[in-house]
Amino acid sequence: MSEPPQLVTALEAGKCLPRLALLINPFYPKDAHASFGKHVLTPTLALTSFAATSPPHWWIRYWDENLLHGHPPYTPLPELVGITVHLTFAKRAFELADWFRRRGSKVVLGGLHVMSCPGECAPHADALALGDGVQIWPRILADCEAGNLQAIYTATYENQYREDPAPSRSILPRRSFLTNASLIATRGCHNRCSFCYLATDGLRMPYRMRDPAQIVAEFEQSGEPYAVFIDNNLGSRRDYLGALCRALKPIRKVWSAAVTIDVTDDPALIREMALAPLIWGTRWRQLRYRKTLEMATGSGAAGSVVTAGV
Ligand code: B12
Ligand code: SF4
Repeated sequence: MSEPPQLVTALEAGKCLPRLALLINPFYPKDAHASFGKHVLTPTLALTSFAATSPPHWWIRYWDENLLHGHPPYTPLPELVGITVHLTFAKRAFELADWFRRRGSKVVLGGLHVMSCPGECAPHADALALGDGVQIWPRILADCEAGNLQAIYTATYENQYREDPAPSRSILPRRSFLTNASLIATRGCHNRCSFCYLATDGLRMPYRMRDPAQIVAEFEQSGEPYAVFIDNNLGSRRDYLGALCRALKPIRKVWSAAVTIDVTDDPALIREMALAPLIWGTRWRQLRYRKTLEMATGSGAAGSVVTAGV
């Protein structure tokens, strides 16, 4: 869990298979008792979000190195490799990119670290995706097919979020995560905490929402009994969170989400969340957080959540 799968340097990989794209979430080192568990709980949506925009004549394979299934697949060798890059696993992403490029695949890098540091990423890529992959990916596939891949693709986050397709969860390995239902209902947040990536200079991430009915449909289609919302802050707009809770209530599935503690200022909202039904951490966490939160807020915030029956 602390060492990435070894990339075989001497390996001959044969010819690239046209219209095969491999999407990789690179390895990062983990603590066996903490972050590995966290990882297999929550599949990132970085790759599945834009995979959904692939035309049907492309074969899309998904590979999450953190599941520790060994060497990334290379037979057949993909024509195109898309890799998501965060600061924490940028070095590994570059090793993977170099490995596939040496064997003839075209490599596209995207994600938060590519947006922040394109100059550092460029030497390892045939193309960089700066911004929303959902808009960029179909252009990349079309240009790749035409033999006309560009060095840089850009897109903003200004479009209507409800117009994005649902993430392509069918490409995830079915039994490797606690749940394949990572859901996302909103992007952005109304706060700008100085330590958060949303406060990065020059990053424009307007607050955008999907319709609650779309989220309910995605949850149902996943067939999963439990979902994790990976929104930065699902409570950024309280009226939206209330509407989402009401929409989710009839399907009686369990979900969890990150919200800021100020949602507890609104007892009616807490009640909606209690009925949803939403998990607020496990019991030992509740007790530990309750103490921490009460010290931080000087109020009975966590207590009011527990009393409401969440
Ligand atoms: C799921 C998640 C996790 C999971 C899995 C992460 C993983 N690497 O697989 C777990 C729980 C393990 C985790 C752990 C951590 N996480 Co985390 N995590 C997230 C979370 C909640 C969702 C990621 C996601 O699916 N986003 C939605 C997708 C659609 O957005 P996206 O990744 O930006 O992708 C879009 C574009 O960037 C682009 N794109 C991305 N990749 C590519 C690739 C190509 C080829 C193309 C074309 C486009 C493209 O297209 C996508 C669609 O628009 C985000 C917060 C968030 N809501 O984004 C935090 C977040 C990514 N995590 C963060 C942090 C800090 C961590 C930890 C360091 C926390 C800690 N202290 O332990 C660890 C480190 C893990 C690691 N080393 O990577 C920060 C990163 C900040 C930064 N500047 O890098 C975030 C942004 C949270 C925050 N608000 O600060 N995390
Ligand atoms: S509340 Fe969370 S998502 Fe919003 S700016 Fe602060 S850290 Fe970022």
